[in-house]
This record gives sequence, structure tokens and C-alpha cells, in this order.
Amino acid sequence: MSNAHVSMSKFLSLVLRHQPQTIGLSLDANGWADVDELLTRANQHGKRISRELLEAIVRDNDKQRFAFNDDRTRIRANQGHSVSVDLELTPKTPPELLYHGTATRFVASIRAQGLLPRSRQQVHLSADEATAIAVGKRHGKPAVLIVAAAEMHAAGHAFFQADNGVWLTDTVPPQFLSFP
Ligand code: HQG
Repeated sequence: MSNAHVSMSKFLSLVLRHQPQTIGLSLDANGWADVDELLTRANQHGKRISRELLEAIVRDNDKQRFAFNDDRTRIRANQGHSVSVDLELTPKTPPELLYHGTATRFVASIRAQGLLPRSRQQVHLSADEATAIAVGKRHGKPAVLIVAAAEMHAAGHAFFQADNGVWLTDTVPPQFLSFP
């Protein structure tokens, strides 16, 4: 992704996950925004974005953060919301293990409380350790926790996989976590 794409992707994350109201945009109950409305409002707020640029960002985004609906009139973020939306994901059986990247300074609190979604809607988990390290680095010195996902699932916890591959669950109680 070019720098211009990264910066526009961050703006799209802001309005499609967290603060649509900053440009007067509305998301429906399932997190969808009308593409024409997004383009109009973004441009009104000084973000110069064309339909072609938006298409390129959705297509080339390193984490496939955004998706169009079938007729490409609507767009949403695939995961990561802090606003309350129902992504209508179907529960899915997770692999034996999943990974969560965090910062070492959060580990003591996570040992005590388990993983909580904090400002997001759900806890984000990765299928591989390398991704978890990258996620943890965003917060500081990374620590990777191993989640006994199959065991959690057998104990009745629902798991979901967003359209970009990220695994989601409501909370991870401490007994299902292994610490470094
Ligand atoms: C931590 C990015 C203390 C948790 C990433 C994390 C991901 C606790 C932080 C996606 C805790 C929340 C999500 C507890 C959890 N005590 N700390 N009990 N429970 N935490 O950013 O998972 O680039 O909301 O470990 O790549 O880091 O935006 O979640 O460190 O996929 O597309 O609280 O966001 O994707 O941080 O990241 P975040 P996350 P994008």
C-alpha cells in the first residue's frame, strides 16, 4: 500500500469503525455505509477520494479491512468496530489453538481478568503467531498469548471469523490462556 493509501485507509477505519459522525455518515445496523454518501461526505470534509481510489484501497488493503456488498453500493469494515454493529457472522469451529498479541505491560492484568474486548466489540485473535506479534507490537513490547480455542469452543464459547480471516470471540477467561 502506498502512503496515500495507508492514510486514506486510516480515515476509512475511523469513519467505518469508530466515529462515522465526524463526517455526518450513518452506518446501518450491520455496519454498512452507502458508498455515494461516504464519497460525498468525505470530500465535503476535505478528504479527496474518488470511487476509483476507494475501489483500489478496498482491493489492495494489506489486511482486507473493508468490503463492498454484492452490488457495490455499500461498504463496511470487516472487523475492529467500537460502534455497536451486528456483522451477522456465523459461529464457526475454531482451530485447536489461536493467538493473541498484546504488550508485556498488559499481561498481569490479562492473567487476572482474561482477555476483554476493551473499546472494541469483541476480542481479536489470530490464526498464526507472526500476525499476533505484529498486533502486539502496536501496543509496545509484544507478548503472544496462546488461546485453547477448541477447548473454549467445547465449553460453549462462540467463535466467529471475520471476512478478512481475523477470529473473534466475546471474552477469553484466564483458564483458556497460556502465557509466555
Ligand atoms: C488488551 C488491529 C489489560 C489487549 C489489530 C490489547 C487487530 C487487556 C488491548 C485489531 C485486557 C486492546 C485488534 C485486560 C485485553 N487487561 N489489557 N484484561 N484484555 N487487553 O487495539 O487486539 O490494523 O482494541 O491485549 O491488527 O490489539 O486496526 O485490540 O492489547 O486485528 O485493522 O487491550 O486491530 O487491526 O487493544 O487489536 P485493541 P487488539 P487494524
